[in-house]
Amino acid sequence: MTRRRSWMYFAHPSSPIGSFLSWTKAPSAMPMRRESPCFGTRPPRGGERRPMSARIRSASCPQGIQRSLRPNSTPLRIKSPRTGREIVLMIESILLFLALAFALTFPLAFGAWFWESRKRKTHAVESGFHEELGIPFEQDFELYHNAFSLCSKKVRVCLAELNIDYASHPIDLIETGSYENLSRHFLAVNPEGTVPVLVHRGHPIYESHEQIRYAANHATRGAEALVPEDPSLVVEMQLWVDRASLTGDDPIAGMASSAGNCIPGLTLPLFSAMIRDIPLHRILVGLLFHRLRVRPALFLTMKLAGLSRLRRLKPAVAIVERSIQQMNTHLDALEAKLDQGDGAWILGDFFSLADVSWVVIFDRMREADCTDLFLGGELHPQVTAYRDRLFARSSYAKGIWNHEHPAVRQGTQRLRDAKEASPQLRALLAGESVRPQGN
Ligand SMILES: N[C@@H](CCC(=O)N[C@@H](CS)C(=O)NCC(=O)O)C(=O)O
Repeated sequence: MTRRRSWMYFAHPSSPIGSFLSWTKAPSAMPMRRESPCFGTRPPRGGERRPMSARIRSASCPQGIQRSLRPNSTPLRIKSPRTGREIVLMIESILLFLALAFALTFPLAFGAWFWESRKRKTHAVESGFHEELGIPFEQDFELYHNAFSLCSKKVRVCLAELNIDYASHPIDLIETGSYENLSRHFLAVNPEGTVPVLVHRGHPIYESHEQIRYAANHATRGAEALVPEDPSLVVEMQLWVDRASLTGDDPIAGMASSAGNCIPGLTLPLFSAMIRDIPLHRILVGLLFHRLRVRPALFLTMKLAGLSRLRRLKPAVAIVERSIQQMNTHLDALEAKLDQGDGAWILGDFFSLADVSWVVIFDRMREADCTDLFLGGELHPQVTAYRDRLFARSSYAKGIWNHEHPAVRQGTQRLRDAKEASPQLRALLAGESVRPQGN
């Protein structure tokens, strides 16, 4: 009895739900029906009924409708363009309907995200060879990689140098179109969600500097192919491999230790030019599922700001400037090393994994249209000649040119055009200290 009373109170025409029920012709609290003259004008049960889906009620009984509303509710009167009849929309009811829809949508969306994120679990992985993990394979060597990714290029150049055949599995990153690296099928290969992943007879090797070492040690041409026999040279080689590596979850924090860590900062303007073509909802996938949400957040910021406003984003400007500065320090060291040496490569006459690691740094400078800041003319002449020798090797064509992605080519061109159009952007990308300006 008590329950019925409280339901009846809930359904009173003066309450939002009551007005909604009376508007949709759903059975309302009986005593109230009799009190409302409007209900008296309704056709009896079983008589003619207007479709509920219309969610409208014609103004055939405006007075009655007024009475069935709460005193302070606001009917919205619209004239139907087709029939010329007046339509009365009860705003309260619409708001209530929207509130109910929202209240249902939110938990549903959250539930769907929760369900999916359990299927797309991400976590950091330990670098190196993982014998305990098994991935379906068809060829001895398989490579999951991306055309644009710095580390993927390094492994492709290495495999080309070693003449290792491999099954190629291209994986999209957001820069080249979508977060395929966060798809269920790729996370089964690498739960960290990063490329490249080299797979040897079904066992993954994580981290590109480990992958090139592993490939060199397992090449049929033998370990001497890209790794010297002399242990002191191996130490020397490793030092230069590390100095070109992209490491850690926050490479920007480690720019002082490696030229590879300066690459994300130097690439910011190119990222900004490329992300323009990527639909927003694809970036949102990253915000929902990426292990390091700061990465998609950065892409989102660049997407919203656009290349033309990049120079006004103070943190981005600071990162670009610091990357240029730190890259110069690393190139100074490489210049000195090549100057002291008596061969074409970092270890003299021996072409090693160190050289494989540096070729991709120079290639990214080309893509990001910033080579002029570091090489050519008076700038690092030894390194410039070294870069030319690296680019002349067939492994460069095989591992990099043959995989060129149209989005990158377009991004580079767009970046060039933007620099031509904006002296401020040009100055920023030339490493000149440009303070964000008002216009
Ligand atoms: N230290 C790792 C870096 C892996 C890495 O961060 N890869 C980038 C491409 S170079 C990536 O997959 N990024 C995708 C993302 O973070 O969404 C390695 O050397 O393999």
